Amino acid sequence: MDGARGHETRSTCPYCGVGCGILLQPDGAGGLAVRGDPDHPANKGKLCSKGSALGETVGLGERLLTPQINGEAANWDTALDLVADRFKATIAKYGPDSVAFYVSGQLLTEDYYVANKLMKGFIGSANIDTNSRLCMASTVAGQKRAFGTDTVPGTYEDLDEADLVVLTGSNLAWCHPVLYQRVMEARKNRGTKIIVIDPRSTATCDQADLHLALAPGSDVALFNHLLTQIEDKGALNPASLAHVTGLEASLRTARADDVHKTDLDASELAEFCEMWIGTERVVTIFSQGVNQSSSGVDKVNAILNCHLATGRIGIPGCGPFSVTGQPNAMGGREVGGLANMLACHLDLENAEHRAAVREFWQCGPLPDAPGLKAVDMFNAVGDGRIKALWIIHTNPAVSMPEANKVRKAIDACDFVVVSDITAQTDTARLSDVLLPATAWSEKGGTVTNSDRTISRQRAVFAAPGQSKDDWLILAEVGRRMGWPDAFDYENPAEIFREHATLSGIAANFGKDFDISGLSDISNPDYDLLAPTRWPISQTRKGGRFFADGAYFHADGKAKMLPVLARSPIEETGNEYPFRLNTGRIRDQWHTMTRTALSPKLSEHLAEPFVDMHPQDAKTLGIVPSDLVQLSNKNGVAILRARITSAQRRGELFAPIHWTGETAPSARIDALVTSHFDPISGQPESKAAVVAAAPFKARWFAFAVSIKPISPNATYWARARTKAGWRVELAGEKPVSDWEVEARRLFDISDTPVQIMQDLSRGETRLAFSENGRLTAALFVSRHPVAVMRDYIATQPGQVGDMVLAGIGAIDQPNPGPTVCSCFGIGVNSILDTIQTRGLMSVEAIGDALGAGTNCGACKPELNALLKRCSPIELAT
Ligand SMILES: Nc1nc2c(c(=O)[nH]1)N[C@H]1C(S)=C(S)[C@@H](COP(=O)(O)OP(=O)(O)OC[C@H]3O[C@@H](n4cnc5c(=O)[nH]c(N)nc54)[C@H](O)[C@@H]3O)O[C@H]1N2
Ligand SMILES: Nc1nc2c(c(=O)[nH]1)N[C@H]1C(S)=C(S)[C@@H](COP(=O)(O)OP(=O)(O)OC[C@H]3O[C@@H](n4cnc5c(=O)[nH]c(N)nc54)[C@H](O)[C@@H]3O)O[C@H]1N2
Ligand code: SF4
Ligand SMILES: [Mo]
Repeated sequence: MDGARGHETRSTCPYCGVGCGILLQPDGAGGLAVRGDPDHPANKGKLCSKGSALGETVGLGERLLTPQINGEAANWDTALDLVADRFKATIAKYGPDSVAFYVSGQLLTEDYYVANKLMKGFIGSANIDTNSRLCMASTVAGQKRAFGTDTVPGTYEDLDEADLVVLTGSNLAWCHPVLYQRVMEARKNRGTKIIVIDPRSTATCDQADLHLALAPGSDVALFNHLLTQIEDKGALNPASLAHVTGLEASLRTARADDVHKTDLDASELAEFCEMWIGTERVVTIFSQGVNQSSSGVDKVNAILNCHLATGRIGIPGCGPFSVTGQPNAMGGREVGGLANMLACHLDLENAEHRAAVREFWQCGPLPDAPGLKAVDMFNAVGDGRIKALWIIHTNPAVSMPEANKVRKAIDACDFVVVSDITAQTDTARLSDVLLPATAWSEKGGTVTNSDRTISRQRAVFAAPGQSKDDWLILAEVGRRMGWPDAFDYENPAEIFREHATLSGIAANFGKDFDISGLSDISNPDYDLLAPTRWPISQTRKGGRFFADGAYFHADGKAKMLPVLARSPIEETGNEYPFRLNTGRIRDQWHTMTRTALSPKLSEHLAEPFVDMHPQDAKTLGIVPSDLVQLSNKNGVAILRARITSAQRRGELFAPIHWTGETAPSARIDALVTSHFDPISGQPESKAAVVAAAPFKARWFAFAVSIKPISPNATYWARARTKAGWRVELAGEKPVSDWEVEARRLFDISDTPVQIMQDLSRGETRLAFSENGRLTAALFVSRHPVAVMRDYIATQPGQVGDMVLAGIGAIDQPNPGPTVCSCFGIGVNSILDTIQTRGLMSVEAIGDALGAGTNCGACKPELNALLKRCSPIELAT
């Protein structure tokens, strides 16, 4: 396997931590064909909807192509000198801890290594933290407590070989779709059982044998209960426990815990314990339902305790498995990108480790204590302790808890540098200096996925405009700050070799992370590097950790930790009766700066929403499609109501993706308080408390347009379509003339308009056409607008005058919201086909329509649609 396959270039998907291999073929006109790499061990040719749509996201329309200073274009020399001078001057005046970097688990390892070296080695502060603090920090801390090191013990092959997969706080079907499909494949082949532990019912529950809708935050109580049952049923494993300390204390504490905290009934608990204890090969996958909690580290240890006690670790088909979110969350941990780590899994607090790294980097004294973790860092930005901040490859004005406060803090900071690929983000808009980075497909380097496999990203496009690679921008600043030799890199390969060499030094201290076998890799071999799982050294290669019972604490053993369940910090009550859970949807990535460029991906869920239980909706007087206002002491959000028994009563769920650019009233982190786990510093992003009420709009509207739309309304949300744009709006202020308002909204003055009005019902419809082709249309109503949105969204640019009817012509079926992104198949088409052809299975839908036959990410939704069509309907 080398860097190419015929005319295609091998690379790695830039989204989730599955780390799928992908084959790229530019079309010579800026377009890019993509497909899964059949030779990559993570995905064996498969891609999910996001990976498949990468070709729609590489256009340059919204790219930042020149450096900017205070919003004005500048040249690189001026911008880089300014950054270096301001950081130097701040450090000279206020000391190294007056500056900070906030970086990202999406950086390539080489970028990340240089950022960490610059801050910890040369600036001499540990004030570099990363969005991984919001993501993996609890797992890092939990694994270190248990294993003496931050190691994911298993590999993806364990998912093929397990007989029971327990998904705890993980919506794998939507967030790691290719891994989920891999588990489904194993289920088909060997009957793997599935348990989902999640307060809400998700797409991941589709094939679950058991779904435990536990009380939010109560995972520790559940796994403590399991631990007591493990002892009671005689399932402790003495051979494994010979390598483990802490059993007695952990059992004692587990027995003192109260399983009623979980809200689960006795039969559910019994079934869970029976399945877990009765199956030898168990993998427990966990993710943000575990990590993003004020007891996140304890949740991790409660899970690890059960695996250590039973020896279900280090052997095929077994193990705790933390799936990483970002493409290089793992690589960031390897280079020591968090404020409390050094490099290559070495410890900041260890004088020998510091001395070794200092000697290697040839730098001044390294900081001997952790720097500011994300929440504290932005607090320090807010109160003026941090006077110069560099934000790279992340969008904290949206994604940090208390996002409004964070936005204000960044805005007020003396000097803010942002490196991004677009100027159109909530954070970039707050920068003093904005630096254009090359994007995925324009740059090369390495990333490490969830199972420690290092893969290459490779460039297939030249750097557009003046953009530069992140490692190069950082190195340029390092040189200009006075360290020309330390940052004299010519290419990523050189950085990679340095990193690999340092890992060898770390390994001599007995550390797990060791890629010293690659420290002499030549530039051409680096270019050809095939996916390789660490460790990679003369003596160690690839496989699982801990099979030999050798752990990394000083006594060579693992530790079980006594942990007691704690509730989320904020409690619901009269003022804030609802618990607000937050997370992801299938087809968007975080703050949407890339996935929202794809019309295909925007069709799945085009608008931000809040899910609530039917009883709660009834009490609040909310019906489907109403707008709901959520509020608490931090902020307000307005979202579209979806009423579903997938939610427990009293609990709401809202997605994290919408921003000031796409739906300013739906920035969900504006509501999340920045409470965090005391050990990991990871925020409790899934357990805010809020009040909810119907949003009393005076009018509602739906708009489509060929050109971008710039709304000005209390509520709006926009999405790209193949034909242009679609927007939902709602307002509190009366509008006296809708034609004037529409012309402003669409930025069109002379275009002829057709107007339809029904004053008694408060409805106005306007269609603007040029030469018979529709340019824009607006549908206004006193109530949530009822029109065939998915049909109307296809109409801009089309000839015809049916659009004002709000429905398609008889021969124009309305496909409904997209379910299968790969083939663009809507919910109505699928329901229709199920009914008319009497289809009984997901496979039959695939045969009839193609839906679900490419990436498979929509299979859970197809199943849900099958269930919606009752057998009686099917028979008729
Ligand atoms: N489509 C898509 N995929 C992604 C991403 C994306 O933005 N979009 N982002 C990537 C990143 S960076 C990450 S970190 C991963 C995250 O991947 P996941 O962690 O799978 O995703 P989330 O939706 O954040 O949360 C998972 C589940 O935790 C549940 N949960 C909430 N509270 C609790 C609790 O107390 N206990 C338990 N057991 N469960 C709870 C939520 O209901 C939710 O269904 O996804 C990655 N993949
Ligand atoms: N309430 C709540 N909040 C959450 C979460 C949650 O579940 N609930 N999840 C948290 C988690 S797990 C995560 S990982 C974070 C994610 O949150 P963020 O990291 O803030 O989100 P992204 O949209 O991934 O931001 C990446 C930024 O980098 C830019 N970019 C893209 N490519 C490049 C490049 O090559 N170079 C540079 N320099 N920039 C680039 C993008 O345009 C974008 O602005 O959100 C966290 N916040
Ligand atoms: S599962 Fe999807 S998003 Fe994740 S790496 Fe694979 S193709 Fe990319
Ligand atoms: Mo994440």
